[in-house]
Amino acid sequence: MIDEKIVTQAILESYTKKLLSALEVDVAVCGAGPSGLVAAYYLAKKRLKVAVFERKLSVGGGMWGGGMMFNEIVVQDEGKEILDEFGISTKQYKKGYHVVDAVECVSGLTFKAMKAGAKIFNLVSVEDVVVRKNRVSGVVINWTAVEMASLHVDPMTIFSKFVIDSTGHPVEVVKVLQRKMNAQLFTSSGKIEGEKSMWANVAETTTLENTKEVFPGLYVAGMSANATFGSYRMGPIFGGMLLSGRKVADLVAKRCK
Ligand code: 48F
Repeated sequence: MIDEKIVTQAILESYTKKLLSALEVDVAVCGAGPSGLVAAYYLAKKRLKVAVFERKLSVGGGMWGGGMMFNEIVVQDEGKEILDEFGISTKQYKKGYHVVDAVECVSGLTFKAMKAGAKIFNLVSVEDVVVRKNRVSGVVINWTAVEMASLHVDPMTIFSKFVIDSTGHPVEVVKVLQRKMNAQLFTSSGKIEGEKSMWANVAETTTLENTKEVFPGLYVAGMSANATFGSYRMGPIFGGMLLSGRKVADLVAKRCK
C-alpha cells in the first residue's frame, strides 16, 4: 500500500532540509553548465559548502547538444585529464583531440559533483546579488516558473562567502551587478567588455586567463569569463570550460581558508 501523503511529506521535508542547509554557504555557483559543475565538484571535494542554482529543469547548459545537435563534444589533452578524474569515457580522434559523448559527459560531471557534496537546485534562477560593504556576499533567488510567468513574487536570499557566475554567454550575475549597483568591475573599461565572435584557439586560452575575480566576492568562470573580459567564443570544444571550472574552484578555495 502506497500512502501518497507520505510521498508528499518525504519530498517536502527533505527539500526543505536541503534548502535550509544552503541558506549560508561557502560558495554559491550560478549556472550548472560544464564550468559550474566542474567548479562545484572541486569545491565540494575540498569540503567547502557549495550550492548550485540552475534556472532550467536540466543541468548541463550548452553541453547536451554537442555541436549543432550532434551530441558529441571535443576536448584537448588537458581537458581529457579532468574527464579521466570524473570517470567519463573519451576516445582519441587525432593527436590532441578527444571526442566524448555529450550526454555521458553531463551525467558524469553532475553525478560526481553531487557525490562530492555539492547541492544542486534546478528550476531556480539567480535574479540579483547581495552586496554588503562593496562586496558581493550572496545571491537572490526565485523559482524559474515565477520568472517565466512574470509573476510579482518577491525572491529570497542566499548568503555566501563567494559567488561564481557560471551563467555562460549571457553573464547574468555580473550583468545585474553592473546594472543595479553601477559596479566598477576589474575589467579594462570597468564594465562588461562583451563576447566576441568565434575563434576557438584564442578563446580556449583566454577562458582560463579570464577566470578570476571580477568584483570583490564575485568570480567568473566558463563563457561568462570570456564575455566579461571581452574574448572570443569557441563552439563545441570544451576543454577550456572544464579547466576554467577547476581553476575557479582553486582560486575560491584558497580565499575560503
Ligand atoms: O551556457 P553554459 O553551458 O555555460 P558554460 O559552463 O559553458 C559554455 C558551453 O556550454 C558552450 C561553449 C563552450 O564551448 O561556448 O556554450 O560557460 O551553462 C550556463 C548555465 O547557467 C544557467 C543556464 O540555464 C545554463 O544551464 N543560467 C543562466 N543564467 C542563470 C542560470 C541564472 N540567472 N540563474 C541560474 N542559472
